[in-house]
Amino acid sequence: MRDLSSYPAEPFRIKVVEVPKMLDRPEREKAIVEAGYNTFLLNSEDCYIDLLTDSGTTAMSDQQWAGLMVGDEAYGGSKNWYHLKAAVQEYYGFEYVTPTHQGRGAENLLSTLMIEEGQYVPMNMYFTTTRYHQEKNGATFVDVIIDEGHDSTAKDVPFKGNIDIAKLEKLVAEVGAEKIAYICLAVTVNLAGGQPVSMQNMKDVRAFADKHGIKVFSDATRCVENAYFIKKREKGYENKTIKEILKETMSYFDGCTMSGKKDCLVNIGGFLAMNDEDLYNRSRELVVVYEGMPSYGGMAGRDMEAMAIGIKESVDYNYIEHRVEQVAYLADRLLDAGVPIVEPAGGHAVFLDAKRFLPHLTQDDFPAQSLAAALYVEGGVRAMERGIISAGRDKITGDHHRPELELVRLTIPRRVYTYKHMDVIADAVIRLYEKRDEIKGLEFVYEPPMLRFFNARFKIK
Ligand code: PM9
Repeated sequence: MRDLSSYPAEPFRIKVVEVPKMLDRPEREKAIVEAGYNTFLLNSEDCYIDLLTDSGTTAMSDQQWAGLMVGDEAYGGSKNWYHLKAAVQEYYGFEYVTPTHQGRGAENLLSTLMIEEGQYVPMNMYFTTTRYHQEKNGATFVDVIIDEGHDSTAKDVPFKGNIDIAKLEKLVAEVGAEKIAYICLAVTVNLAGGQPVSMQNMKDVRAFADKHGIKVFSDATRCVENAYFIKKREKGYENKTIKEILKETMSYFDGCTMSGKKDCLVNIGGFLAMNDEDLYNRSRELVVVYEGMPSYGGMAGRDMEAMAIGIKESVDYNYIEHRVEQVAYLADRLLDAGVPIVEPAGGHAVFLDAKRFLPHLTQDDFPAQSLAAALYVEGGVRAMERGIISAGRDKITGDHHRPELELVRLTIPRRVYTYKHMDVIADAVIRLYEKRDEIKGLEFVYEPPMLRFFNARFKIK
């Protein structure tokens, strides 16, 4: 474990508190049975520490709350829309912006506009909603992340989210460049453990795409965390600001989809941004079908104001340093106790490696689902499965996708919990690790046909 003084103190003062309930163990046992062993289906009130996601769970600043009060709720041309557009242009550098209610709204627009039936979308590992929209529009998803991205033990690889250019070359040689709808590059890679992508890799992907006339879009959801890792790990960026690194990052893409619920520090919102005027015009036509006017896209005026302010706050070094290092603190506590996690730790979460945590279970026993349920009972800590259940089924064979990584994600909301909370989480995981042999596998009681992890129900095998 690092010297304790090397983890930065909270760069904020707490002005409002929310008092959580603390259920006792028999109450938690009852709650998880009622939720069908699916932590998504627990009542949030029954969770002492809620690490289900960092999506939309951010604590907003006093400036953002003040911004809510100047919401202009006009149906068209809200002043807050102009503030949001200006913030995206300044910090992300794209010319055109189409707002959406959240990230998947932008994914829907991009996939619908860019994909033709029978095309391919290579990406650095899948993400659930992203792949869903790609496949729904007739594309075949191809994973082109470097092999180490699938290896939870490859701890000396600083940019495990990188795209393997050789895998891109192989795909183009096999199917032809015209069959690639676009390359999708996520910064950071959520399901690899929040792993970053280097600036050099983005430059290489851009050069490859230019050579073959292929477009490149970013899933920019956690791009500020990625910028922090570049500053810390990539030569030549140590003296650049987070704002400069973010702007350079985005300069290698034709556009991006964004879930504002993560690195824009808000509870709801998203956008599709791009430089191509024709694509923008087509997205303006489509957004009215699914989201709303091109000047609000499913957000209230006040939400757009909070997002414009959040974008500016997100590039503050003190904020992002604390955010990522707090995650590192939790990872270091677990590593010290010998708990198997994805290494190195990512930007938004610590991922428990359920395969190594529960070696007595096979992947068909749904070990990560089972571990997440057990952790809730042990400590009132709600986490999320990111393994075979999240991966879903192959659209052709109908069999489970069987991802190499079978993980439980301890996702840290932004500006919500303190280091003492990290200790409570670590202690609960360590207690559970000491009695891991007692944890049993699960089987489906109800399996939804799509994005099954949200609503599935299970029982003990
Ligand atoms: N991520 C997460 O908890 C929200 C729910 S799980 C489906 O990690 C990436 C990398 C994400 C992401 C959401 C989205 C979709 C796109 N890309 O949730 O629609 O992590 O705003 O964004 C979740 P929205």
